[in-house]
Amino acid sequence: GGPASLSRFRGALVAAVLGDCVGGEFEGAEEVPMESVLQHLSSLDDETKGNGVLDYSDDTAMARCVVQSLLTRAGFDEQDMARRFAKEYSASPGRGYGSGVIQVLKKLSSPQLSDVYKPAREQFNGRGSFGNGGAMRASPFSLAFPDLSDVKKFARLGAMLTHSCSLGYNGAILQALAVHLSLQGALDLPEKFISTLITEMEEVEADKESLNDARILKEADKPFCERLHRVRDLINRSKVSIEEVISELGNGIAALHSVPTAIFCVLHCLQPRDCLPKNYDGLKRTIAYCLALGGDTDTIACMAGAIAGAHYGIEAVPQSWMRCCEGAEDAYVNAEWLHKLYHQSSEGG
Ligand code: F2R
Ligand code: MG
Ligand code: MG
Repeated sequence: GGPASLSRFRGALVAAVLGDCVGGEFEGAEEVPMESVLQHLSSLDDETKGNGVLDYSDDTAMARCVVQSLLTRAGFDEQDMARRFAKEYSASPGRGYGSGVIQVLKKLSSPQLSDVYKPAREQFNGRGSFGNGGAMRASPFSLAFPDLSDVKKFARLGAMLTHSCSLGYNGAILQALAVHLSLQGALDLPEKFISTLITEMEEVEADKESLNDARILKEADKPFCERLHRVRDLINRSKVSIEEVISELGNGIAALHSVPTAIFCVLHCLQPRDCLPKNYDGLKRTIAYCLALGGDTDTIACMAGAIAGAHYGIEAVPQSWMRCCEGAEDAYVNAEWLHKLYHQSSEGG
């Protein structure tokens, strides 16, 4: 499809769910042989398996709240979104949430709470969380707002409901920017795609809070920019091992160690790779590669899935995978509503 086509919206939302559901199998694993990944993925083609056998985790649970809030309020409403996060957690607490964020979600359920950003600010002795929980649910902002400055503004505010450290919410901005660009067809020119991300993040990371947080956490001055430069170096190498990707970019639960990694996976898998089956297209390659990294596989595959899905469109999503993943059908339907909202906004209606 062309830029911002319905196929790209469906691809982004559905492939994010798939990444979460299929990636859950290996979350936290230190080493994942590619053979195990391929075995897991080929089991999804088994017709005898029931529908929705792979449950989604917190990544999709929270993204669904973002989607429902954006659609119901026809825009960003922090009170509504916070209420939905709290309600979802209390209805289904066993989705594998981060151990810190649970405190925020419990506090958000208090009817006395007036400042919905306060619980997030109290995390980790007032430093706030730098986990990837804001980034893992950032993609719907790119599907609701056509304007780049809105995408950045609302992805940041949406993440700050749980993640007040700039290394958390800037990761959400980066993820939303990547989906926004991919939706426009920007992955047709990978070099330009990464340069644009670096230019945008240069500005995002130039503010006082970001520079201060980076200093306190002993990171580079603009840590996401620094990682994006590493992504660029890695994609320009003729050969790169999984071990090198993990040591250069990380595969962990921090946004800094997972959002640039997800972007790398998408870029690296634009072409066929020796370690992956020849009959795999780009979307399947991307998800398989994310799983083989081990570590935070559900979240890295979820974020890479959204970026890759926006590029390849829904036609690239295997039907059998969709059938196996809880929430994939809902994502397919919701993508159409988001597509309408996005185009209403871009027409100024
Ligand atoms: N939590 C998990 N996986 C763990 C295993 C779950 C298992 N399957 C189960 O069912 O029990 N996955 C999910 O969590 C990640 C997103 O986490 P989020 O929302 O960012 O949570 P949190 O608690 O805010 O941060 C995560 C951890 O990062 C460390 N951390 C963050 N900020 C910190 C700071 N300022 N100082 C020190 N540490 C900080 C803490 O260890 C937090 O617990 C996704 O992977 C999702 O899939
Ligand atoms: Mg998860
Ligand atoms: Mg995870």
